[in-house]
Amino acid sequence: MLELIIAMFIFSVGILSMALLQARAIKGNHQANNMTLAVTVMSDHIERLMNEDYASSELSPGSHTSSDTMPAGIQSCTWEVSDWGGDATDNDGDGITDETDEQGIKEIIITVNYRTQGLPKVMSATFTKINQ
Ligand SMILES: [Ca+2]
Ligand SMILES: [Ca+2]
Repeated sequence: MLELIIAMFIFSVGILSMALLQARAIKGNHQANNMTLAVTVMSDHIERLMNEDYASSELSPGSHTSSDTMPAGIQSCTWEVSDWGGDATDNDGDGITDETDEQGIKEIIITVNYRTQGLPKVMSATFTKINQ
């Protein structure tokens, strides 16, 4: 009788562990899915912005918000454009502000806000657009 009780105990611990593992796997899949969506939205926008004309209104200095309909879980996609040639900053660190080297370069910081497991998450990337 004692052997049976011990066996049942070990079996139930095993079953419980499996259930917990399954719950974690589902949670992990959900997080990965939302992260993949965020990366997809971001890379799509980066690609689009890279193909825009240098003088496009989408690349004018300042803040921009995507007007696209975002997939479920993704809250927003925004980007901040700064024109190195006219931002009164020494972007390349050579001690001279807005010199010839800094002309024709725009820095874009793109941010995707999304939620996973009810928590707000932020994904961000920086890239440059050269006027050519
Ligand atoms: Ca500058
Ligand atoms: Ca400089």
